Amino acid sequence: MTHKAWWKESIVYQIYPRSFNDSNGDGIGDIKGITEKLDYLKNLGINVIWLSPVYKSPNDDNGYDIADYKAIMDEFGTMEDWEELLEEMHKRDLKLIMDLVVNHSSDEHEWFKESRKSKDNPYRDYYIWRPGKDGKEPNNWESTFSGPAWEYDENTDEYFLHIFSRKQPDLNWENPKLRQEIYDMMKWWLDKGVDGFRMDVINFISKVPGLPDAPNPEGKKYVGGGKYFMNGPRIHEFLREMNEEVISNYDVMTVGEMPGVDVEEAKKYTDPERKELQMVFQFEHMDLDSGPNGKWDLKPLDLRDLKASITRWQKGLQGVGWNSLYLNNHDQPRMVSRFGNDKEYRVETAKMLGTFLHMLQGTPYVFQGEEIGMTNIKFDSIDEYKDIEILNMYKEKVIEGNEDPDKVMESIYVKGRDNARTPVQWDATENAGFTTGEPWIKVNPNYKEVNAEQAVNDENSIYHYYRELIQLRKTHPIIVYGDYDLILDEHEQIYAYTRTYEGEKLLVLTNFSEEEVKFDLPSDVSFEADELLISNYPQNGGVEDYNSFTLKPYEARVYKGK
Ligand code: TEU
Ligand code: CA
Repeated sequence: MTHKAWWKESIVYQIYPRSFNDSNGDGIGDIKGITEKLDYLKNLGINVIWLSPVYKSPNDDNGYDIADYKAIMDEFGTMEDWEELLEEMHKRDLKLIMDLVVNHSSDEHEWFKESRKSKDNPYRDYYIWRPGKDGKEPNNWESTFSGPAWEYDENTDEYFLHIFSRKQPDLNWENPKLRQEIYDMMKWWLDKGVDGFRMDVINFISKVPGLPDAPNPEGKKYVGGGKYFMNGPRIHEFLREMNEEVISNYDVMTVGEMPGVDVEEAKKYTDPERKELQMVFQFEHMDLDSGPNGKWDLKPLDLRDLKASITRWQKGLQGVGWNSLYLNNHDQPRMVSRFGNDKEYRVETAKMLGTFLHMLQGTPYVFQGEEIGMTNIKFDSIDEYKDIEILNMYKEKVIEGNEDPDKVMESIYVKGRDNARTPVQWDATENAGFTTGEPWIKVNPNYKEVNAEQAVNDENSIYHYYRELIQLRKTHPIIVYGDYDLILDEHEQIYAYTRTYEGEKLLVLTNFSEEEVKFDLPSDVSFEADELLISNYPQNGGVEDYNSFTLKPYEARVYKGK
């Protein structure tokens, strides 16, 4: 039996502050800019905001490289601005969860500046230092952002580990003093009133001792070392310790971002009995449109793979842990462009995908701009891109390697993280109302049609549809707590499932294609509809034909019944 909890009944909105709203015309989104938009967010119906990092940072990775965990980034404002934001949020009954980035810090953090000074510096063991091997890196691991995962430091003639950029050295969680510093910092924020944390790559913090070379059958220069740091040997111990020392003393939300987590491992992370975390962000459904060579290796999505994956997670965590539900965030392409047709059927696609996601069991996350159907971007030149992952990859493949630039640009158009990072489109004025200055990254040229002002004023917009979805979740416990069952497992265009709870049933039908598709309720599914809860096409009100009809392109319908 699933226990009730406020964080299970919540709808989270993610803000990537740099791109959200600029209040002072310097072209960079900021904290005051967020405070200005709280009524817009409240009106959408969400009740929790996850704020991507706003801490002091040299911005090698847009704030995911933190130089001071207890200070606000100058470009985003001051601690007073942040306190005002929290106060204004709490006034409106909105909760704030902060991004906790503690697998690594910035190389400009005081701890690292000390650490690199000498081998016997008290901060040396806050990071992971190793001597080289035969004049080369200590092992063959590749950085997520291209090149080796090690950087040589002349000063002490050793290398430090960085799974991400060389300006993001990994913290050494084997060191109890480091762990205590992190817990103290977490308490400091919780005592300021924050309502929880989204924990960046938190399943990377325990590395396999010895840091062995990764298998390298193709003899590449560097290879992913994930199997030696994802879900490592002491991860559950560290999370339990963090829970005992910090989290258990507050009524807060926790979600761990976990590349490489599977359902079995996720049960361990999220089973409340084990006292670790409440939710994880898993990546399985984000990897289904990639080939064997990783995210840039493009592959069309087979809907049956999505069904198999989502169903495994829905059934796997049901009654044990809790799912987090997302189709996009600041690292992923825009969902309408990725899973649908962002031109002729942009509005239909966005509503269909929203329906699909919001009717699942778990806590849904809405990424800024999703609620108005923002789309991917295609910049003409690589110079217009800002993301370190894109830029490093392009350099490695095109400038240093021999790959075809057009092919690489195509993969950036489809998968690049900057797709999610163009400024939020507020209105049809210059720069989409995001800034009165020069935006740090170009605005998507479709802002004249796609913007929040248009959406708020149009009762048939994606925004108003999302409001309805959110309202339904708040008024129908079955949407939060009902059991999930997949139907039509092998259908290549329709994703259909039921939810069951206390004698009620929901039938959720979504057409993931731009064709008209015949739907027939399978004979082994017992369902009798009383009410059409929501649909992205006008329906004639009645429920007579709920068991056999044609679904229009990207159509979604949700029936309630028995
Ligand atoms: O991301 C972790 C991660 O492994 C990926 O999602 C990664 O960013 C990427 O998309 C690989 O293709 C988290 C943050 O969400 C991301 O923004 C940071 O860059 C990263 O950690 C490092 O802090
Ligand atoms: Ca600004």
